[in-house]
Formats: sequence, C-alpha cells, structure tokens
Amino acid sequence: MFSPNLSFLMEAHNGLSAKIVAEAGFAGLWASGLTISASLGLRDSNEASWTQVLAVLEYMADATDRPILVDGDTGYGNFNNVRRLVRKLCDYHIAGVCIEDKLFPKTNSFVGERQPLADIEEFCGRIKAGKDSQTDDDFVLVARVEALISGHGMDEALRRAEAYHTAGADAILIHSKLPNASEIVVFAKLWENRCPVVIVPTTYAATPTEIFRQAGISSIIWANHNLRSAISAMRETSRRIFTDQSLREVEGRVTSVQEIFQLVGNAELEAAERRYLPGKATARAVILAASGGDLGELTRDRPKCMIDIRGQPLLQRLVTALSNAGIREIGVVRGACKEAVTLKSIRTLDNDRYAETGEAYSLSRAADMIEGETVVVYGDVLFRDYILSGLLESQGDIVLTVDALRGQNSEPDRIRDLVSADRRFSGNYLDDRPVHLQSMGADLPAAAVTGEWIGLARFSAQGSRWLAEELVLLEEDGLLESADLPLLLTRLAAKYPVAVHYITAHWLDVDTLTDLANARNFT
Ligand code: SPV
Ligand code: MG
Repeated sequence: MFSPNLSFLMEAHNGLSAKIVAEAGFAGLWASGLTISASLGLRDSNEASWTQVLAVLEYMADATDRPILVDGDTGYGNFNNVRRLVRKLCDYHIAGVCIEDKLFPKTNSFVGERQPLADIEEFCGRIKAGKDSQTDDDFVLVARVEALISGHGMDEALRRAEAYHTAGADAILIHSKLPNASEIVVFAKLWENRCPVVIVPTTYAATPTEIFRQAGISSIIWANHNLRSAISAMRETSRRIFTDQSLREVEGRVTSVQEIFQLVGNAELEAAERRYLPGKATARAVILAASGGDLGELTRDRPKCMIDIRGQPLLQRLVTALSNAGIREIGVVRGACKEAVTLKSIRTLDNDRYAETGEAYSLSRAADMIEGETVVVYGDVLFRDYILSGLLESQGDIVLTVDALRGQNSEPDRIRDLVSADRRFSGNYLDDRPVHLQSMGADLPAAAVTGEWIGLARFSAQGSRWLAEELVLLEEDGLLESADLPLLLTRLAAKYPVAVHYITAHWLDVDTLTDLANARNFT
C-alpha cells in the first residue's frame, strides 16, 4: 500500500486459491467478499455471518505468508462491530481491511442503482474505532468510497475521501462502475495523493495499466478473476463428464492429482514423517550420474546432470520427482566433475574410474544401497510424475519403464537401450497382461524391437537381492567394469521375470543440445 510503485492485489477466496495467487508471484491478496460468499454458494449480501467469513480467512492466512487485504464490507454493523472485526483480523495476522461507506446488510456495488450511503460522521466513527482497535501497528484500514457508484458525483466522492482520511483511514479505495477509467483518473488528479488510492478496475478492465500508473494509483485489486476462471473451468469439466459418462476427454486436461499434492505441500508432510514417525521401509533410489556428457562449454566444468534447466540443475529436478514420490534415500553415483555434484538431501557415491568403466561398475559403487525396494535411474532423464508413480505401483520384482513409441525408426543411432519384449504395446486400455523383457541392447534386429528403455527401473526387495547377486556374478565373469545396464538387465531376464511397463512419450534424456532445449521446454 505504501510502496512508491504500483502494486497488485489478486483475488482469492479460500486456502487453495490463496496458495495459487502467491505461487503466481503476487505480493498481496484481496480476500473478496463477493467471491468468498459465492464460493460458499451465497449472495454478496452479508448472508455469510462475519465469523463464517473469518473462518475462511483463517484458512487463507494459514495458506500463505503474503499480506491479505480483507474485504470487510460495511464492517458488519456499526463502530462496535468494526472494533471486534479488526481485533480478530489482527489475531489472524491479516494485513488490512477495507470497509465501504454503505449500510449493513450490504449489496454488491454492481447490483442496482443509487444504493444508500452511510452518514459521513457515522462512517468516520467506524474508521476511528477500527484504527483504535488494531493490535498490529502495520495493520492497514482502507476506506472505500461508493459515492461515484451511487451517483453522487465527484465532489461528494472527494468530500467523503477527505473526511475518511482525516478520520484515520490509511488509504482510499475509490470505486467506479463505468466501462472506462475516466472518473478514476479525475479523482486521482484532484485527490493529489493525500493518501494512497486503491482501485478495482472490474468494469473498466480494458484500460491499460500504464494509465493507472501515470495517474499515481497506489494499488490495483483484480477483484474476482480467480473465482470466475474456476467457474468456467468447473462448468466445462462437469458438462463434459456428464455428457460423455467418461473421464476420457477430461483426463490430461485438468490439473493432476500430483499437482494438488504439490500445492498443498505433501512433500513437507513426508519430510516431517521422516522426522517424527518411527521409520518404515520405503524405496531408495540410485541415480547413475558418473558420465560427464559432451555438450561443449556447458559440460566443461560440470557433468550434464548439473546443467541448468530453467533455474534448477537437471539432477535437482530428478531428485525432486523422486522425493515427491515418497522416496526417502537417494544416492547419486558421481564421476566426471564430481565436485560440481552438490545437492541437498542426496547421498553421494563415487566412481572415480568413470573414464574406463561402465554403468554396471557405477551401480556397484552403490551396492550397499541395493537392498529393499530400489529404483535405479539414469541421471540425465526427465519424466512426467505419473511415469514414476506408475512404475512404483506396478507389479513385479524387476520392472522397467519402456517407451513403446521409440526404437523403431526414430534417430536409430541415438537409441542405445533398445528393448525386445515378449509382447508389443497394444494400446488397449483394458489389456493388463504382463509383458516381459527378452533382451536389451543397442544392436537388436529392428523387427524384434518393442521400445526403448527410458533408464528407469524398479527392483522389489527380492529384485534387489537378484540385482546385487548379478553384480557379483558379473565381477566373477570379469565383466563388471565393461558391462552396461542393458547387458546386466538381459542377464537378469534370462533367469528371472523382468517386467516391462510400457509408456508412450512424456520423458526425455539429455544427450545433445537439442535434447537440452527440449528439456528446458519440458518442465
Ligand atoms: C469484492 O470483490 O467483493 C468487492 C469488489 O467488493 S466489487 O465486487 O467490485 O464490489
Ligand atoms: Mg465486496
């Protein structure tokens, strides 16, 4: 409110929308009376009691640390109601309240004409009482002038603004329902910035923001656009599902359940569980990140897993994906430029012979982590969250995620981990018959290829025992140093069932600069 720059307050009406507003970057929130009422299924006519509104505000204040300006309507009565309201808002660490010079029960400003205004002296009493009741020195009281909306003209608006400012209001909200900003701009000019001016350009939405900036407006409230966008989206989804009697068209277009988990902070709860709950077995992950990669200047002082992908190293994105899926212990096998591989919450293991050894040898550096359920993943892959959850939920002691659309004819020289399984991807939603690996490698005959391994595998406790044994056997055969994972997995498939979990796209690995560009667009 007091910053020299134009500020923006975005509407929110519950805890979730408060989080979304903060996530978008807004410095402050507008807790709209209209949208809180509407989200409760009520009219903007004080149908929700003030304590019911307070309950919503408590969720909002808990959901974000950004300042919230509350639409306090008329203050829910006279000066005495305003006193209790302000004290309670301060208790909840709400940053400020806006009260409007109308009568309780209020009516939304866009309903009808010439709504009766409060007596100026009486409204000044509400302002004084509010300011005298704040228990937080920084609490802001905004007085909202409805004179223009009610058809009383500019002189009356200025007279009221002056009186409210003198009574102690920290800022003036001048409301207008014209389809253009003319009266707002005139008001701001005549007001001469005696205190900050706040506006709500709902009806004059087309006005360029620059006009408000030039007019010296302090803060703009985007008053109801989150609820309105939610209504459009919910209507479309409900109608679609009702008509189709199926989720087919809707799934993939709506926010994923994983994103809900992320918004409400499931990761924090998982971290807290690790701290406070007695330990319970969960999967571990080993990330193979020993090879440096060859992306020119970018890999001069760091391995490719540490290349920045929109503000985060590729490896961080992978670690976050694994953590979000509930994997607690994550080991990273480093090699090239190992000092550059420093992330919080990973355990580092080193393959110092990375230049002359292969993936199996790197994996063997993490031998003590291959116990219980274990995920093994290459350090240069990115995939949508559902791919990992699908793998973790899959059946089988050894399961590989395989892209059924790759490996036939796309860039054959780049594809190494070609897969030959006993059944091809059928694309049939109802087909859940198991598919098993037969062999894997770079040189399978084209006709035998059923996909490409994306570099992500899960081993159950039993599968981990088999994997650990096979690493020992490779060493006995003198192959540990040279073997890659396709060889290791092919050997396992000769002895045990190695299940194939088909996917189609939504992942990538970073080998070339083109891959890197794709990765930067992927997130
Ligand atoms: C609200 O968002 O509830 C407001 C702004 O008070 S308006 O709907 O424009 O009155
Ligand atoms: Mg309102």
